[in-house]
Amino acid sequence: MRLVLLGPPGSGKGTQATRLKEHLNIAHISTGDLLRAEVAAGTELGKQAKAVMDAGNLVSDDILLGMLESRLGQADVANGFILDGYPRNVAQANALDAVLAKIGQPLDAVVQLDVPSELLVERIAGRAQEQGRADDNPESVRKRLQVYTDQTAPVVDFYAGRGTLARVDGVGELADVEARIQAALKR
Ligand code: B4P
Repeated sequence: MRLVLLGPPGSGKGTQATRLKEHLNIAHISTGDLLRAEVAAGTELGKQAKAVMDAGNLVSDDILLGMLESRLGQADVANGFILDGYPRNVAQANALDAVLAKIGQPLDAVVQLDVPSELLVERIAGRAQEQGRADDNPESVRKRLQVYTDQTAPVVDFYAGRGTLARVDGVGELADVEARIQAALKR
């Protein structure tokens, strides 16, 4: 199974991908986690990415594509993968098509998690208290939601236009949301 999970910041992409990874026995590729690992390791890429992420903006498409290609080349991806956080704009969606065509592994499904914006803000505020992530401050969250509307929402239309998109209600208990995703994947 090769799956893209789409949704605004705080919609539960990372949360659900972690659960699905266990149940589907496939790799979880979170571009946010890959970037945060670079930041934590203090690499040159991490230094460049940190300021951009903290401000709530998107890191450059070139950096992301390089990271993604290298991750897709790892052995655990052979069984399938969940992409969480990529693509985030239409250029990245086209780049993903090209990379997957090159390795002969086209997508099976794209799932969009729908959550109202008031709830997104509430969830991220909760995570800010628990984890203190640098980009979970109110100003950055406002920016991330704007970036989502301007740049990532068109990716939803991109996949909807191809008939590969399933929309899932992302509100409720974690297990209930996961069951809805699993049901959508069977359709
Ligand atoms: P991400 O790491 O992808 O961060 P995110 O959008 O906030 O989603 P995340 O997966 O972490 O949160 P989730 O919804 O699971 O990106 C961070 C930054 O990295 C971006 O702003 C950008 O700068 C950069 N970046 C990443 N990918 C990029 C790309 N492709 N191109 C360019 N730049 C890129 O969960 C949020 C909270 O909600 C959690 O606290 C969780 O516990 C809670 N929650 C989840 N489901 C819930 C539920 N059903 N009920 C109640 N709470 C729930």
